[in-house]
This record gives sequence, C-alpha cells and structure tokens, in this order.
Amino acid sequence: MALNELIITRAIIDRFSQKFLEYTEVDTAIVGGGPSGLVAAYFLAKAGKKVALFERKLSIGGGMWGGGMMFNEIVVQKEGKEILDIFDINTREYQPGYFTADAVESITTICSYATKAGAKIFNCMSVEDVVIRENRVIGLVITWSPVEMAGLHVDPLTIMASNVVEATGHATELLHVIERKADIKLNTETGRIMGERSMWAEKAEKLTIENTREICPGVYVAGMSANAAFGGPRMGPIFGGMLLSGKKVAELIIAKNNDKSA
Ligand code: 48F
Repeated sequence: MALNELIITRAIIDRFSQKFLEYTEVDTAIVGGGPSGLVAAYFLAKAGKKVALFERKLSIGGGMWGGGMMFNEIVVQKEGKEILDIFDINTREYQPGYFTADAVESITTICSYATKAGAKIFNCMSVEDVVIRENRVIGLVITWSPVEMAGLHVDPLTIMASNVVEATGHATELLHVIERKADIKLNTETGRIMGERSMWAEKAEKLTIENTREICPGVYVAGMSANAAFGGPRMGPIFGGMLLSGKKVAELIIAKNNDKSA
C-alpha cells in the first residue's frame, strides 16, 4: 500500500482536533509539565479525573531533565524514593537516606504513567491568563508558545476547569497573572505572592509539601511554585518534595471533589 501524505495530514489534524475539543472542559487543568505537575496528572487521572496538562515547551520535564547543573542524576530522600517506587523507577542508595535516580528515566517514566492513566498533555501551549467568575478561577486562557515567543498579535483560546494546578515552578507565572489582573486575595500571610528564598534543602523540602494547597478559590499550588508563593526557600536538585507535592495536590483535589459530590 502506497503512503498518502494527504491521509497523514488529515489523520493528524483530525485526531488532534478531537482530542483538543474533548479537553476544552476538564476537571483539572495543570499548568506546567515539570515533576510536580506530571505526578499530579498521574494521580488525578488514575482516580478517574479528566486532566489536561499545558506545557509551554516542546518537551515535558521542566527542571528534572538536567538533574543538578546538567549532571542528569537526581537525588531523593526516603519518602521521595517511595514515590519513584510507585512508577517502578530504578533508584540506588548513595548514603543512608540519599537515593539517586537517572533524571531521564525518571521524567520519561512518570510521563508515560501519566499519559497511560489518561492525562492529556498539550505541549507547546502557554497559559497566559485565567477566567474568573465570582472571585473563583474557572478557566485558563491559552495560546501556542511559538505565537507567544514571536510576539504575534493573535488572540488566545479558553478552556474551562473546575480546578487549576499552578505548577509553573520558580516563576509562579499563573499566580503573577492572578495577582496583577484580579482582586483575589491569595491565601498567604500577606495575601500576595511572598517570593522564593535562597537555598535550604532540608527546610525547603518539608515546606514544599506544607505549602501545597489551595491558594485562592479554584487554584492549587504545587512544586516549586508552592514555595515561591508562600515565601519558602529553594531546594536545588533534590526532587522528593516535587514528587510528594504532586501527589498531595492530587489528593487534595480528589478529596474536595468527593466532598462536593457527597
Ligand atoms: O520548573 P519545573 O520543573 O517545576 P516543578 O514541578 O519542579 C521544580 C524542579 O524542576 C526544580 C526544583 C526542585 O528540585 O527547584 O526546579 O515545581 O517545571 C515547570 C514547567 O512549567 C512550564 C515550564 O516550561 C516548565 O516546564 N511553564 C511555566 N510557565 C508556564 C508553563 C505557562 N505559563 N504555561 C505553560 N507552561
């Protein structure tokens, strides 16, 4: 059978359009495909939630690909290793309580689990704004990243979500938009983004999990963005906190939605 370019083209447009249309309304929209966002996507999808994850870059993985300073190994503590075990990712103990894993194996495997569980990942899409009704974020405004990068004057599109996970990492991009454009008070000490503090792995890892919560109606912070929002320190290339935060945010959303349906 001879291959036909027209059929190849139509297959891509048709399938993508169906997928995109289906995910214009979701239970949870995750902004950012780093480790925390991807782990959240997996646990939410596994619980039967309809999940879309939007990632600006062509590749998912955020800061995990590069390990520490592009040495592509990551370090996790015991609790972090337990999450890697769920994904069947190989770990090796380096010293008591310190485990290493291959960064590429880690991120590709988590992504594989998330997509096989049903989460849909939309790469090359940037979230540039939110939709707010009655003081609650109910949707995201999205555009193609190349449009954003080229500064083209093209209007975006909108998707609706019952819950939004802000997992944009150090930048806390989504929160900055909410802070700048809406009169919503954040659930922090100051009511505003408090900003990330300097490196302190021990404290930061614990705080990442504590800081993973609903920060304003409809929006949950996870991963590094949780610490940046609540004024916690950075932790560098230890990734247990990111993994545990992704799991926690999924559990919070599942519990809240179960409450609502009870
Ligand atoms: O930075 P990132 O990996 O976030 P994370 O899950 O993990 C942090 C660690 O990688 C590391 C660390 C701890 O060890 O400090 O940095 O908290 O991934 C964030 C992803 O979000 C994407 C960005 O390209 C990256 O892949 N992103 C950021 N803003 C947007 C976005 C946006 N507005 N729209 C779409 N994607």
